[in-house]
Amino acid sequence: MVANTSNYAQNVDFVMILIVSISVVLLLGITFTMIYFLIKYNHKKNKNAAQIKSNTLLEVIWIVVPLIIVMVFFYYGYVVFMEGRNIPKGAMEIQVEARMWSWKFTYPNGKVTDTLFVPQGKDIVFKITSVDVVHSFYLPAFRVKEDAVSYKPTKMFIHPKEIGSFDVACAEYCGMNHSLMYTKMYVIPFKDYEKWYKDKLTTEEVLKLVGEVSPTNEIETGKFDILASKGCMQCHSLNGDKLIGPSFTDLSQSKRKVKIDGKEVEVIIDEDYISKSITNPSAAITLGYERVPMPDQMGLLNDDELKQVVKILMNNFAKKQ
Ligand SMILES: [Cu+2]
Repeated sequence: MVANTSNYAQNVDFVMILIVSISVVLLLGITFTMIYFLIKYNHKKNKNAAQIKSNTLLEVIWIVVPLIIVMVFFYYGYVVFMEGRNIPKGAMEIQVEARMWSWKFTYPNGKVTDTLFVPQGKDIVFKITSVDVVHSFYLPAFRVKEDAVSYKPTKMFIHPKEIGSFDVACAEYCGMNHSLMYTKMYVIPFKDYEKWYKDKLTTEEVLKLVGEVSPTNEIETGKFDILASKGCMQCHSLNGDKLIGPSFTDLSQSKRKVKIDGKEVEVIIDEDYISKSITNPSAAITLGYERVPMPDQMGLLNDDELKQVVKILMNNFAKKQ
């Protein structure tokens, strides 16, 4: 199906269909000719092979025709490729930062999100970097992707036509949770985008406008931004999925079996336990998990941020009674 998300996507699909169609015609033509010749010139009917020395007309045809076909492929491929490379002046610049295994988007006014919002009908250029290994910023519906490397920012351009929500994926294998490195890009009307950009519309209100009644993931409301920006969600899911560390779902007030100094103990997850688990992650290890260093040991959270994270985990992830 041809993508309607941008002119570029339509053109990529056109080139794709053109190349595949010509290839299919050639494949069928060659296959049927081969079968026909096998039957027509089989050994039983033709005991003596004819010796043909040369045929100038045939030779010219089999050189010129493939050359024309290849030049057609090249022409359309080049034109469409360049269309994606020529970034118009005045395009709005959004910084894209990849890390294992999440995305961070910074807008010109300093606003930061983990879900991408872009205005419909505007030129947008992404400036893409990575804080760790090589990732690749991929918008499948727009037929574009670009590597995210730490030492050299790369650029990618889109001009979205259609309002809606689209997948953002990582297209470069980047470690254990590569397959979970997804987020969403929402294309919203320019006037709503402006309001959202100036904090006059909340993320939830904007999502309703694009027909997303509730965000697919709580993080997209911005409520848990700190968990994403501090990297907690690289290892702890919000939906019960088992990642490197235990999920935050049903965390607070739950009874858990943990290992403390090699001994199995049952604990109730309270404020104090969460706080200690962040500052000293190795003190108690939930059964079924490995001892893995957490980012906080590298001094990622200050006292205020620690309190904020503990509060979020206590208030939003209580075990349902
Ligand atoms: Cu990645």
